[in-house]
Amino acid sequence: MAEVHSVSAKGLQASWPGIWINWWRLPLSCWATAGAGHLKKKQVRMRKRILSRFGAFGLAAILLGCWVAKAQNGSSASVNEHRATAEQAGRFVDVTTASGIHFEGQAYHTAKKYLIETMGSGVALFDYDNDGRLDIFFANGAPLSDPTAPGTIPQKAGPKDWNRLYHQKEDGTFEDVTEKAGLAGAGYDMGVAVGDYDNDGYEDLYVTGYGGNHLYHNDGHGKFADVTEASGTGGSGWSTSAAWVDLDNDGRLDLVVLRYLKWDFSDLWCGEHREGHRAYCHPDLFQPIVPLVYHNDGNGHFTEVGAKIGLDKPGKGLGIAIADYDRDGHTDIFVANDSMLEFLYHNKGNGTFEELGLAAGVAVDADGRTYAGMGVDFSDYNNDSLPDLIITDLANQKYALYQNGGDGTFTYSSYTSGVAGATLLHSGWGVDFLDYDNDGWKDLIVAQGHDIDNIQLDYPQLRYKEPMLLIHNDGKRLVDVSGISGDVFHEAWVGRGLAAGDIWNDGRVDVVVTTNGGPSYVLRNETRTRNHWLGIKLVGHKSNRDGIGAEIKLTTSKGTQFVTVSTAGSYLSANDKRAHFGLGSDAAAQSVEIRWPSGTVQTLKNVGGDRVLVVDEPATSQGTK
Ligand SMILES: [Ca+2]
Ligand SMILES: [Ca+2]
Ligand SMILES: [Ca+2]
Ligand SMILES: [Ca+2]
Repeated sequence: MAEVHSVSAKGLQASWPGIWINWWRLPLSCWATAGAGHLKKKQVRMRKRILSRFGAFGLAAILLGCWVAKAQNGSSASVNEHRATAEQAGRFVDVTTASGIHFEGQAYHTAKKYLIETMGSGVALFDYDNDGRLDIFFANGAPLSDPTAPGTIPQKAGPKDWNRLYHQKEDGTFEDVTEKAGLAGAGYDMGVAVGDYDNDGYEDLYVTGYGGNHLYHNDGHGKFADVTEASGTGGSGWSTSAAWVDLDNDGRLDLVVLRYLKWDFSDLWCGEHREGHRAYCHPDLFQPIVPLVYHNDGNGHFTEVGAKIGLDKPGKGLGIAIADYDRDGHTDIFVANDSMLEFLYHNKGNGTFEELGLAAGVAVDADGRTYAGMGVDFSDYNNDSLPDLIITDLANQKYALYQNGGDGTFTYSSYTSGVAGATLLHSGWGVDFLDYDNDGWKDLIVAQGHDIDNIQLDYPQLRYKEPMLLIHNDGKRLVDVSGISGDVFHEAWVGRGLAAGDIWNDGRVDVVVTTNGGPSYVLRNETRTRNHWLGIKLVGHKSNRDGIGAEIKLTTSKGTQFVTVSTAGSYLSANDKRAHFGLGSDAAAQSVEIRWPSGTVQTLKNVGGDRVLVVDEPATSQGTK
């Protein structure tokens, strides 16, 4: 660890895969541009420097940059030929201030460029007081001294470092209830997971961080008790995203907590040894670490069982999502790892797991390369009732879309779907497949921004601050509609966490986005559409009360949609647990089939839309067979 790295080469190494993959895609005109003298002197100097230092690799890097720049200008036909049409436009409006939200995430920037400074923190959308209105929780950092001694566990110093809980009032605005709720927190916090682990009807919170995590039990009267010690869920190391999921189907939610790296505040120099060029270190410099897996014993106590049940491969976990991808009735787990193989944990059904990412075709991209997996969603985007995967990563890597083939394997579909062209230049974190226009096809929204704050020095075409991305799904193609979907998609933020949910119960799914060391944003979905919708809130009885892991198939005249009930996914964040469906022009769903985690199957017929339906788990299977 004491070794000092000069990492200008390392930084380039991070993008070698992109170069190897893409050199042959360069249009010939790019050669012409490279030598045509259109470049500014500074760019020419930089290219010469790269050429002399890195030879053929440098040339390839320059050509890639040239190609990327052309793609950015929309002049490369090979990237994304499909242009957005006006009827596909979404409309998301920044209503943060009007909502009464004024949260500023704290990320202290030191001269040492500690990696933790740039990893952001998450947000949760959940209804903690069961008044039917979604509330918002933000995780927050803590001050770092410059330098910080290795072994230090940073602690919050005052109110600006606090985590925050905002309660939604009857008029749709929010009030800060952090102190009353007892949720200010203590350390350098990162992620949040929402689940009613004791099945008492009130959502509980798990907050992850650096040097220890916290479990907060919701007492049902607006207060949360820190039950970390009694529950045995404190953990250690650098925890990131976590998921509540009933691993062994005993009706109680268990907890899977990812950890990022074996990391402390050691003084490592990465980037060039020049003023202003020091950079955050690449994850390759640190060792992977096993996740923490807590089995819910049912008496308020949890037991760590990762090794016992095979959920214990060392990884560099940043994102987690759940779905039963192979349709065997048992919920599986995907882990987005940073710059190594991605993991797919198959649930063997006897309470144990096997990691099958490579065999299933989701460990690497189409060229066999790893990428910087950060956020993930495990959703059926093409309406074939098989959950697919989208994983966000860094610029020059393209977000990874894997289409589920139904035979236990997936096909890398970033190129054929249009995702590659829309995301090549971007760095994504929080991500969600949400149907913003209620046409029955899940669209894609991503919080974006690079992890390296001075990335532009070495890669002039890349940006630390980036606008968000909105992609429309028409059932055949995924098309970038960011440019026509509102001012928020033209504002550059250092996006990190993202939580989705219908905040005002108006049938339009909204999002809340966090930025690294900056404000968070409440983005109200005001998409103009007459399409109908249906929200479904499950209440489990034999199954876990949240119904997490339940699958809902909804059929309209246009076909069937499939949703796995979950609060996990995205990056460091927790989504509204209610399932949301766009019904298109149909005012009602022909049928809604719910497969509960207990195995009970329930079918509802002719379900009227434009409302949130609460469905209780029946004692036995009912409806059609
Ligand atoms: Ca509420
Ligand atoms: Ca509870
Ligand atoms: Ca399964
Ligand atoms: Ca849609």
